[in-house]
Amino acid sequence: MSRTVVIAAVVVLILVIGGWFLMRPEPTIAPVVSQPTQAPVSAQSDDTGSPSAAETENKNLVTVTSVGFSPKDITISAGDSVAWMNNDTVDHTVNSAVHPTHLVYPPLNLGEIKPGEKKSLTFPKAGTYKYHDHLNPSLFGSVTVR
Ligand SMILES: [Cu+2]
Repeated sequence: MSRTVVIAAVVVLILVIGGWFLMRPEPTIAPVVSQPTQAPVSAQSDDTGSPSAAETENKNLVTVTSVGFSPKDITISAGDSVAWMNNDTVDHTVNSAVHPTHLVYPPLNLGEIKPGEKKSLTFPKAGTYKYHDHLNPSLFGSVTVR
């Protein structure tokens, strides 16, 4: 009789411990799995720009296609920004002169602009800033700031 009770107690104990081991890992794994779903949120065109900043950006719009930048040369006022829009089906870049070092005006190294993408830069100081498409160095342009 007592032997049966001991065996029953051992079986219950195994079930309880086994059940505890089965249940325990779940809460520790679950949060790790659920985290990556939040990661790929890219804040792209949610610029904090005021309406006036957006207006100047659209006013000073340079498009780039396979034949080059348009307008090739643009004149703006100090403090205004220029936006470059890629209207091609392949990547283009905006990089400061001089190819290939791009050291004349480093802020102008906007890098790759994907098809349909737009990148902009504000020019605080007067001057003439030359740039080119590093992937197609024969395509170039300039920004003149008065
Ligand atoms: Cu270059």
